[in-house]
Amino acid sequence: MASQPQVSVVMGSDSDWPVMSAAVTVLEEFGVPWEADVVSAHRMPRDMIAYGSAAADRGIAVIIAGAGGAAHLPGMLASVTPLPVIGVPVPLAHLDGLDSLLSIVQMPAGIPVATVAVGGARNAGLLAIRILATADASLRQRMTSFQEDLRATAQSKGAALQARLSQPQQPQPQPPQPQPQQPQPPQ
Ligand code: RP5
Repeated sequence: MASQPQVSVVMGSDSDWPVMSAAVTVLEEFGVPWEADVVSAHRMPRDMIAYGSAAADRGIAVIIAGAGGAAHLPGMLASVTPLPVIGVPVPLAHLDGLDSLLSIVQMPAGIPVATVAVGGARNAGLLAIRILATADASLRQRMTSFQEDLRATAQSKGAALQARLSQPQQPQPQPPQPQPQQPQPPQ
């Protein structure tokens, strides 16, 4: 992107991108400059440490880190940066992402990672925007408008449900009932 990225979106592999792209999508919606890259904790540990160590000095304000399985990337980045780190557990083919979730959320005291739901990259992006909005009145106003839109959407869903429930119920076709057995005369 042309302007200085404020949010770094990193992941353990490009196979995480289908999940992690939702964070970038919402950053784009709010006009927040971002960068994205693969920074694997296990396959390129020295590069990962260098990336995390330099992020704050490069002007990054928030790091969103997603990984799957033995997902050590968010926690390791948090250990080498003073920036807020948001962890996204990426679900893989086994264990439904529970392995990723527990690997990211169970951090030791002193090194926080703000962990979102399994696959919750969009919420990670929204949380990053809220963090930036604490020092940006214009961004805060856009977040407030976004929340008002959510409320309006939820209200219209309630109205649609009420409209469906107020329709007269159509009688449902009944399955054929078994006929009572006639008593047989004794043979
Ligand atoms: C993790 O291993 C990555 O974050 C990814 O979720 C998973 C699989 O990576 P690939 O084998 O697809 O490169 O480190």
